[in-house]
Amino acid sequence: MHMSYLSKVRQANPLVHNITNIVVANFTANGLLALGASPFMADAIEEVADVAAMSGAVVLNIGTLNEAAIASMIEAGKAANLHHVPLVLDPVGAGATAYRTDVTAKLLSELQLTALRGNVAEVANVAGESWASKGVDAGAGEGDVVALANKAALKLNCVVIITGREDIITDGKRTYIASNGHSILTRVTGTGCLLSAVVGAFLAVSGGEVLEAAAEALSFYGMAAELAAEAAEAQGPGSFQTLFLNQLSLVTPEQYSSRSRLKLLEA
Ligand code: ATP
Ligand code: TZP
Ligand code: MG
Ligand code: MG
Repeated sequence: MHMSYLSKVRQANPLVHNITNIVVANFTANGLLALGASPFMADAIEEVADVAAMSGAVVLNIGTLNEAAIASMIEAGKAANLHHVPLVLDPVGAGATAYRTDVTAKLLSELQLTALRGNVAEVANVAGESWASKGVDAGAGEGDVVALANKAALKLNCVVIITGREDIITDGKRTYIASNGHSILTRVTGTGCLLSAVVGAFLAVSGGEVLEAAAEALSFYGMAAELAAEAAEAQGPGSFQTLFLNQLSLVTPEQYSSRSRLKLLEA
């Protein structure tokens, strides 16, 4: 992969519209700013269609749900579809409760996603398979995760990203495995949610190359975590969180090229 979507994000400074949860809103906005994108957190039904239409990407996240937020997500998503703005969904906790499962199904029935990003339990649930979850985290489970991602991508007609120790990025035909990353990411809340927003920023500048831009986003994000973990040394998750935000702004396209561990699976 030779084109740097990272440089494009920093040049274009795309507006990323987020309707997200109360846990991660501040971290997500700071992460997008550090990356070089422009966050816009807006969830009032009166304005979401306008915000979506003026944005480079729309990111929906069901982490802390309520009926008003769902109505706003549908309104924003429809505006994104109408104006050909990339649309990302993070189905936080889908499968953990019937309500989250039903809401995810409703969003998917009304909206055409550009990309879905979740942990294995969330994506399994969306694909109609079962996988244990523990609240918003994936539980232990067994199965072919690549086949699961492919199935979900074909079902939803969008790019599907399943994250974990290794990340899978697929459009159902071509599949990348991104193996940069660090386990300390699991000790800081919102690292998955911020990742979904970062995917949105990369899709805003993808020029239609959704799979490639998403794969680069995953590899970049994991690499920023590796570099932050090195800098944090024996310090804990609190210091890591700060150093990780720093790295989102510091990783250069040259560093990306030399450290990226992104593999295209043989068909
Ligand atoms: P969960 O709630 O199950 O933790 P999530 O929505 O937080 O899910 P993750 O799967 O944790 O999302 O992914 C967030 C980031 O953390 C991704 O960049 C992913 O590659 C990374 N990650 C998750 N687990 C590991 C791990 N064990 N080792 C390295 N990186 C990991
Ligand atoms: N509870 C509801 S949403 C949320 C929590 C803890 C944040 C989940 O963030 P992530 O990125 O999935 O870890
Ligand atoms: Mg996590
Ligand atoms: Mg999550």
